[in-house]
Amino acid sequence: MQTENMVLSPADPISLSGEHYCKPVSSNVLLIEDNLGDVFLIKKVLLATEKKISKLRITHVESLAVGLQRLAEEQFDVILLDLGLPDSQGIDTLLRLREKAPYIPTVVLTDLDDDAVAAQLIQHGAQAYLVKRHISQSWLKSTINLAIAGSKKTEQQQQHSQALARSNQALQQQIDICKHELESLKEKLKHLSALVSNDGLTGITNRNGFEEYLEQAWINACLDQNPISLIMIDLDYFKQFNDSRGHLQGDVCLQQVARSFDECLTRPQDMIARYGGEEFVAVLPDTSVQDAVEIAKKLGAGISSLAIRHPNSAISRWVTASFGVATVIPQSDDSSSSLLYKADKALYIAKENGRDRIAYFQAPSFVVQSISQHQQFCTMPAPKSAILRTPSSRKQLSL
Ligand code: GH3
Ligand code: MG
Ligand code: MG
Ligand code: MG
Repeated sequence: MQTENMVLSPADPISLSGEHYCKPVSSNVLLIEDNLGDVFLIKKVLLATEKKISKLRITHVESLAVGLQRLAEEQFDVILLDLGLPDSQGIDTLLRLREKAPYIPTVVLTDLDDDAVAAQLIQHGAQAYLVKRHISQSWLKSTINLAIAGSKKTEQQQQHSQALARSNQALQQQIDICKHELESLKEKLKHLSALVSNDGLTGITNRNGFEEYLEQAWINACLDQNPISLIMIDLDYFKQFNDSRGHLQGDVCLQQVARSFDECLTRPQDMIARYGGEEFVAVLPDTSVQDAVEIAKKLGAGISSLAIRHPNSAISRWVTASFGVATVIPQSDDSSSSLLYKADKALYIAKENGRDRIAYFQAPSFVVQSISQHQQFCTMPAPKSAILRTPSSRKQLSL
């Protein structure tokens, strides 16, 4: 079976064999045609358009099998295909070719002038359909050009789609990265939020958290007209503890005391917070003064059972604390800070009366009670003024 390559240029004679090259070659044509008369005709037509297609390189083969072989070896820009070949007939020829070379534009050359067949061929991937006896030079040339252009356009579209798919993929990756970062930021935010309302040293609620919680508990108490209690707690002679046992041991002591308080408060609505320094505060919603005093005793007993050695306390060998208890049923002109003032006053009374005690107001006077003995220690009238204590300062407060 014969194959031949030729490049048509103005100087070339019409030839059925041999290879002729004219550089640069821009379009590589595979002609699959068994009828040498037709081959002659096609080449003649192509030659007649020589000036415009002088960059066409034509490879001629006479059977589908050899054509497929050439396609496997070489890159072609367009295929001119006769449907009636020694080894394949009719539409099957096109189908077998398209199976091996689906992306190369194919122009079908046939003797049949049948619109239905033409439609079928186009449907199965042929770019164009030419009836041999109607082939004219301009028709063949423009068909080849259109087929190549159409294929290039398809190729460009494919490249465009691939680029689009790549950029979509990159975008998706970016989105995934952003999602991941967002998740880790959310985690950090959660952690930071916990820090904002939790004390770094002891892990219990800090002053911010306490104030928020008190505000909410206060509103509930207002609405329900239930008593709400606070216990202000201050470790006794803690400066001396640090001085004698060191600041690090002081920190450990604060952690142990905080944990003990936390364990003592078993009702879900009760809350213990570190108010600042060596001071703590308990919020006890829906709690009468008697119940609050019992809870204060429990907290004090918790510290006693820790038995933390205090070499420099004026009142004990162990770490102790003083407790100020206050209880109100909120009235419309009250605010939560009034409850805080009252608890702080009571704490001051407990300190003034020897420390390691609980003080609370029971009209008409303050009651001071020892923790360890669980018995009434003394009573004293309400002072004309008392001290409002904050972690860093003390102020006069008129009663
Ligand atoms: P009082 O019985 O009157 O309460 O005397 P005090 O020594 O406990 O009270 P004072 O206000 O004089 O001192 C409080 C001490 O608490 C001083 C301060 O160094 C210590 N303190 C506050 N915060 C911390 C802390 O986070 N860690 C440690 N180790 N000590 C702290
Ligand atoms: Mg044929
Ligand atoms: Mg203090
Ligand atoms: Mg203290």
